[in-house]
Amino acid sequence: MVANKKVWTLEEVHELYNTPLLELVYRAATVHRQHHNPREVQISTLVSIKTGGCPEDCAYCPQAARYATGVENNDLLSVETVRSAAMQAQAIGASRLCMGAAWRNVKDDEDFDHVVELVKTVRELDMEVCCTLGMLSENQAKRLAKAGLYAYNHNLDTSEEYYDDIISTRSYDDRLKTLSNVRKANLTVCSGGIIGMGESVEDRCKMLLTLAGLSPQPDSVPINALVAVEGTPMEHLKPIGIWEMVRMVAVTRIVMPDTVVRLSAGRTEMSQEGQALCFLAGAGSIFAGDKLLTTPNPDAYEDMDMFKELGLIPKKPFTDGFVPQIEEINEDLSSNPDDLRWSRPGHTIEANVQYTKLGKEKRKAQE
Ligand code: SAM
Ligand code: DTB
Ligand code: SF4
Repeated sequence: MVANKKVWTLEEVHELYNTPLLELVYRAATVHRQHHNPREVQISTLVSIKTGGCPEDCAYCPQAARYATGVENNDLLSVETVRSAAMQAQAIGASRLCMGAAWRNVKDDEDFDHVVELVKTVRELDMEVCCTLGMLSENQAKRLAKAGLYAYNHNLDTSEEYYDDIISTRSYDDRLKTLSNVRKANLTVCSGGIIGMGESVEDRCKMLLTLAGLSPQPDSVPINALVAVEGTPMEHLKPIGIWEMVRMVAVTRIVMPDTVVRLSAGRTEMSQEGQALCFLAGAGSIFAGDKLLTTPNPDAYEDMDMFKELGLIPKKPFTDGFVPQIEEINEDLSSNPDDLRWSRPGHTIEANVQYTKLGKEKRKAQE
């Protein structure tokens, strides 16, 4: 776990973000070398264990049922399918498998029992296991921990202020509560965000300030560039430029020195030279494999060539000291009903309402 060192102010983070680019990269690279082995890059592979049909209205997400994005809905994957996905991931150097479900929150039901089995299955392959399943109670986090989970991913996505323009079906506080539940179960915390959703630089800095202010700071912070998917309210947004990604990675590196910064969604739009700058500026992890959850990712063999060219090596699993074990459960870990009461702000986000209507019309036309 990462102890907080310095309390950053918004002005300081802003100033960092606006530092002349090469100076910023130099400072970030210096911090990176002080806290990490710069040649090692941790590789995670994503597998969507339950795809599409999500009730939430996240404006960026191709898996929200209300938008017509063409994503095919799938029920939970079998143990066999996930085991073979994990073994394929190991073959491309991945030390971690991250299983994602298009859920608002976890329920204490047979689907969750199945996810617990999936976690054990992947842990038995000596991989770090991560889950991203939506909002989670403390006891659910404990069950996952006892199944051998390594990390739980739950992103803040953006600043608290801009969040209200993106999602109306879950609150920022619920997100923070989930992160706190994950910590209470002694799991590592993975939480980051997305840039390129129309947010201001101030929103980016505020999000980083919130993440850096968590105590302890997150163990990993994914920085995603928006993948603008047709049918979502964000379909027309232009891809962010590489310099913005480099700045974001560098500032994340500096304000959370021990955290692993993950260069996440959006790599298909980036050149290898651009990605190299991100590694120099402190990115210590990527998602590899031909697919993220539902959208494309660079070819795994091209990534291997890039690693070779840049002198990077895939990090081995469990080298940060935390080795979760599969443990028997001897206590009642059903959730306290209060812990399953998540809020639903329900304010109106015009673009989301408009694309929900469009989605309905498109689906009707296809019937
Ligand atoms: N349903 C769960 C949840 O929302 O926490 C887990 C899956 S959700 C797809 C995980 C994260 O993926 C989101 O929080 C968001 O940061 C990221 N994501 C989803 N769609 C994206 C997109 N189009 N571009 C970039 N990142 C995206
Ligand atoms: C994260 O921060 N990014 C990943 C992972 N955590 C779950 C997801 C990216 C999803 C991109 C859109 C898609 O493929 O559906
Ligand atoms: Fe659902 Fe997660 Fe997508 Fe939001 S980001 S719509 S909660 S799958």
